Amino acid sequence: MEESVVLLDFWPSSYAMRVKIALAEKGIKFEAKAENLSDKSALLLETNPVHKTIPVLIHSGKPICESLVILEYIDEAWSEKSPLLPSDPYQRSQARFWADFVDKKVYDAGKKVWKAKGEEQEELREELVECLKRMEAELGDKPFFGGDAMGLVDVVLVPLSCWFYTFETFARFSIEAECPKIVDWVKRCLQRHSVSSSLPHPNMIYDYALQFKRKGFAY
Ligand code: GS8
Repeated sequence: MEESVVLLDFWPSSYAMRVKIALAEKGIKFEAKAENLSDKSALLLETNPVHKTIPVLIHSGKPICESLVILEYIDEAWSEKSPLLPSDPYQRSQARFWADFVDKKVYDAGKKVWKAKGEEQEELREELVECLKRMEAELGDKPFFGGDAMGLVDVVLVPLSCWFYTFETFARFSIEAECPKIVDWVKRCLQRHSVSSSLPHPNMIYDYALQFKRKGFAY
């Protein structure tokens, strides 16, 4: 039986973009099914009954939930090509540490900064910049967090870059001025087809964010 790969998707979601990049890096064809998050499909509720969130990857009928878990699954299920995690156990632990930091700290600050106001927004802006500076330090002089090739941390962080214009416009600051090395790294990642084909244009995200805000932050 031919294997099927289905992604329950929501186009502005950076979590879903991570999965698209990983599948593209591995050269895996998949069907993306767009979800309406204000009226979730029976398939989403059935495949992710705990969190009821996208992305869900359904590999030959078997669902995998939570983007970081999905990325590790993809790396193990299609291990022959473009490894996302290094083979050395210590290096693997470090990649997981930074992926977790991106998930908990960077995404969290990003998700809140454009919705907040006044003093709270200023604090979140500082927090986001501080997190990105930490990522710059971790990147060091390497082309990618994974070294010479993209790895788990690159795949986890780069989807947030299509939201940068939205963060900057709503919160009135410049990521390029604060974190130029991160912006250079984003440009390097975008040269890869796996990334450029998986990320929407920043203007589309901005239009989406404006509408989302007008609707009172409801899907
Ligand atoms: C987060 C997914 C998520 O927030 C992961 O997969 O890594 N920890 C999870 N998904 C959102 C869409 S993106 O903002 C979602 O599905 N929200 C629907 C809801 O909360 O009802």
